[in-house]
Amino acid sequence: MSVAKTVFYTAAICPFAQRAAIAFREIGLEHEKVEIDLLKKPSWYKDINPDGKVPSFTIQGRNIAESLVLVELANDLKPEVGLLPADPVKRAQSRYIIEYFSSKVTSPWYGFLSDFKKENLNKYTDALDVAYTRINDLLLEQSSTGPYFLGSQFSLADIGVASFYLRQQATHKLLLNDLQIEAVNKYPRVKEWLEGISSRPSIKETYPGDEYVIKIFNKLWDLSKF
Ligand SMILES: N[C@@H](CCC(=O)N[C@@H](CS)C(=O)NCC(=O)O)C(=O)O
Repeated sequence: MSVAKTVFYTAAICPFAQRAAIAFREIGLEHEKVEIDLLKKPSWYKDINPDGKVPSFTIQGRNIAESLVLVELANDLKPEVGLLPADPVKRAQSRYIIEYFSSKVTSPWYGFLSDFKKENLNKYTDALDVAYTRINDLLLEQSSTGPYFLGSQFSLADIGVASFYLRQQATHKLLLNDLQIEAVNKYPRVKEWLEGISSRPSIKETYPGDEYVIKIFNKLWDLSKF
């Protein structure tokens, strides 16, 4: 009897794919890894994911896409690891912080990179100050101490945010002279959370490094103007 292969289709630059990579590492899932060149996708890849995006995953002969679906799949494959909290309200709050971070931190950041110039800097940092002030409240609502969103339990919420945060930090460090966000330094719980997710082994080990990220971003956007 042949055993169907478990294959993870990924790209090192992709923050969505890193979410799945972190979750698979956390649950210790054995799989083959196939790196997809996003600028020159192999024609067979549309049979795996007709949208042509990474991440996707083949398990038990079936193909599944979407990063957060894959994180939840990892949780369902090994619920004892506890990537999702047991309490339904905490699950909803974990999903909410991912949405919030995406629309209030990641979106302004992408906007800033796509029109990367000095006169847009203040608008960008103002947006992040507002976002991190609210994030501080969301974190304190969960727990007065970290290092993770829920407190001591590492979860979906951290996985959903971390890969975007690391790439954003790479741009702050290497392109913006180590830009500091006032609200991050003002709120210890926010700072502890961001340090907590940055130093989690599964997150560090699935991140390709600041220099690599900046090299690829330079191909996507004109980052030389600043
Ligand atoms: N909603 C998807 C987004 C995935 C996504 O946008 N991946 C990008 C790379 S970061 C991609 O594969 N782009 C290639 C393309 O759109 O052709 C998820 O969460 O997995």
